[in-house]
Amino acid sequence: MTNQIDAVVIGAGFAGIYAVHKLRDELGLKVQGFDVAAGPGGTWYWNRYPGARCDIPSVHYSYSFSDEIQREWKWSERYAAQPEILRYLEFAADKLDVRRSFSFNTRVTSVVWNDADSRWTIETDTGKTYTARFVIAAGGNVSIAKSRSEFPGIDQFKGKVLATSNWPHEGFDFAGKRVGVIGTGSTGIQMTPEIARQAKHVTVFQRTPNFAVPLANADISPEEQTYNTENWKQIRDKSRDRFMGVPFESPEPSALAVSSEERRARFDRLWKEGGFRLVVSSYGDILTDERANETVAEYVREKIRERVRDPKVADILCPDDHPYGTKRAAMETDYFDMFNRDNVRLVDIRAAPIEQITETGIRTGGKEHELDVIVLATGFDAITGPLLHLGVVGREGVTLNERWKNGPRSYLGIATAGFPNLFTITGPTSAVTLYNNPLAIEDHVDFASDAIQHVLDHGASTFEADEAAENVWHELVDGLLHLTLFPRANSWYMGANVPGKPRATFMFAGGAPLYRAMVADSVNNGYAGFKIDGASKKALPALIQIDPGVAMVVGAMLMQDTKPLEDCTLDEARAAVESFVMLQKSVPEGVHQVETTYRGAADERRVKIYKPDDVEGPLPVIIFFHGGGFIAGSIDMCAPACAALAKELGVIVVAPSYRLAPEAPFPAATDDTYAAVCWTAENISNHGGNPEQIAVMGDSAGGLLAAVAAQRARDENGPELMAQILLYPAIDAEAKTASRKEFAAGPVLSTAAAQGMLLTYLDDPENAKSPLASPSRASSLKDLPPALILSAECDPLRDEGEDYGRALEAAGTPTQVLRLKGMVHAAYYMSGHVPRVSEFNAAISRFLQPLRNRVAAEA
Ligand code: N01
Repeated sequence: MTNQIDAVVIGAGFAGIYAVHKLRDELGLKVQGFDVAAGPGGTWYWNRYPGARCDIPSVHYSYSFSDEIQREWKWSERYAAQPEILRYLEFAADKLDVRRSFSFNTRVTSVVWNDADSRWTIETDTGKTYTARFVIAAGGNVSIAKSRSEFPGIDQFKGKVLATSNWPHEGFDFAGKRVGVIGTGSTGIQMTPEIARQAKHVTVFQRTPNFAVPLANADISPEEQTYNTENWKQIRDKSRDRFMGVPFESPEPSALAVSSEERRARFDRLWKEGGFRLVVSSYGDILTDERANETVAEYVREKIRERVRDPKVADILCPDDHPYGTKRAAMETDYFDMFNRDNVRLVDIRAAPIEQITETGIRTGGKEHELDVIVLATGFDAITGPLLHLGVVGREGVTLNERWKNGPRSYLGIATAGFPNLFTITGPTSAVTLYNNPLAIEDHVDFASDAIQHVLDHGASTFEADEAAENVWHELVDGLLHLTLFPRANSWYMGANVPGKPRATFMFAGGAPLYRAMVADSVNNGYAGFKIDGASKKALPALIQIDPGVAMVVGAMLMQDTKPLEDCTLDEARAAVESFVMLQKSVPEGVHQVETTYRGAADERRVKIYKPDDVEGPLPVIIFFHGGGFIAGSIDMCAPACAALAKELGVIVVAPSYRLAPEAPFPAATDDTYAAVCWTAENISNHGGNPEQIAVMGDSAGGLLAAVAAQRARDENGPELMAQILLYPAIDAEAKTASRKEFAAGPVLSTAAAQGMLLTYLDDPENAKSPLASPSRASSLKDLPPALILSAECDPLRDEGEDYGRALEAAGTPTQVLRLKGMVHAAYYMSGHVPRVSEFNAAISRFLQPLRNRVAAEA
């Protein structure tokens, strides 16, 4: 008999318990849950090995959706052990009364889509069949253990084989036993010291040495417990805005920017505080910069050498083949000290691999290690394994296994094109691997529940990822991953731990806040990137269109609670713009800098001149006007970018300051910048520059000032300019373009912020009508210097810059317009984090070269 229901939930761990509650009790759906286990608990039901415990602080490793659960449950330890976490999940399941909605001891054997009635058919190993409109795959990420077949002969072993992922409920008495442990991941590192305390002898078979940091577990006092239950909201308040979904201290920007003493002091403190802090709170570049990573990696190695008495053993334990943190960070209690015990031996199976499991033990490098028990702590077919074991068949009979044969494809990690109404909770490419799991799970269950409600409210049948969005998402997630060091390890993060599994992109490496912002961008734009009954919104969420490097910057801004510019006071806005100096590559060597003054329209003003050391002059000159919305920015903020421009193009860069609004409103900035152009033409030969080859350039507000300066030079008999280079310029205060709408909320610059700053400068909005404020309004755009407009694809000001380029071209001014994919406003100042910023200078170089040649030939 087939049971017709609304939704099926597969799995009864953190995700399944919450999903059943949400869909059944809040949406009022008829829901059926399944789990192979005999009760709730998910991973905590199975992984009962000695020492199993969480390594995110318990108070954070719990649900946040229920005030009641949070208040009533008291954790006894800072990091709760498996029995307590299992009791917690049973408590939650009872509190929410979800057990009655689950069939336990039941395995789902297939999940097949039927297009005719837009329903899934779910078969189980009990013989019961169900059909449901929606399927919530909530089976977790590390629930399918790796196969034993990696160990030839294991079935002939006469002793006991134990698997950490399916531990006997009654426990196991290791007393008097000779135990062999294979696996030194989080599990092996947690478990082995516990076994070593009981067993006669333990042999650890280590393939890859692993980094591990003290967990620093401790009891939670009754007073602390009371404090935690009474203040849980406040304690957990910032969790979702932080990289790991735990409100740990924010990292310092770079391990390389501080002295070794300062670095060591920070590492010492975080080492002592324990857990994830060393990786999360030390320095922002340890997961992206090899040299930064090496500082912390060597620190951990030193700690290992300090703790392990035998230097040869310490050597084998010191990780040397992957950067710290690129395999899932492991936490330890007495792990390294354990190797000082007489009953523990380390066997390096990288040097001498396991040849055979024999009847009596394990043979490595021709030597037999006699054992009574073998414990496999060898990990999981992670992330995709639990989904690929469900027998999912989507539209047109395509199986999920076929669709993912080269690696998972997903949109936002929660849905896959061709598999409508299937929600993959914390699925591949979601943030889960680096995000406190209960929160990652709640976010996804909430998403699924809201999406289902949306479908029902609209009388629709299907909700499905759009394949085009999936492709854009995949490119972004892949790009993010490859900006980090994670691909440098053979880890389950990379799919590299299972023989035959494709090495692919399984994880979102940009952190929870960025991921959440991207998902919110989709939801707030009517589920952009999803198809509802086959129809999709055309526009993708702005945030998923951005370049991966830019995404990293945006993610960092989110984690630092950066205020939107439009909400900033003048001082805050100025400080925010000034902080862009830190996002640029450091000033390159071989650029000579001179600071002098020029006569501005009202006063003597600072100007910096950058000249590359190794190029013979007289050199072409670029006058660079910084951005900052006319109210902010300085020649100090743009110094690294100017030096890089001089070096990379072999030109002199002149960066004049100009007066800022509101102290000096329109037309102060244009008067100063035009005065700077005239001053440069008169004086630059004294600095090795060629006055016949002057280009004006600027970004954002500076782009507008450059465009206006080019017009004034034409109209006021000023210097003859070789070119104008406008980077994502502001062009017209009253522009009503599509990009101002599409990217109204940014990223980085919102339309409101851009408009607010421009109006501050204009003082009187009527000034917008002047071509000195809106260069597109000039009576003629003829006879202007050749123009290069570099627009940023994801910028509210994109279209007005491009429109200006087209108008110049139409008027006969030679113009090139180049739109840089995935770039945002202010990207030119992100060179330290966004490799593709190099495309700006490359394009400028290509544009200038023929002009330089022509002017030189004419001379
Ligand atoms: O698995 P792993 P795990 N021959 O894949 C070795 C979560 N977790 O179960 O590195 C010899 O990390 C393998 O060697 P190598 C957490 O997310 C959380 O320890 O591939 N050795 C490695 O040493 C974690 O990341 C907690 O060379 C073989 C080990 O087995 C995830 O679960 C606690 C081998 C596997 O390490 C998985 O951790 C525990 C072979 N054929 C786990 N195959 C918390 O604290 C594998 N190995 C919350």
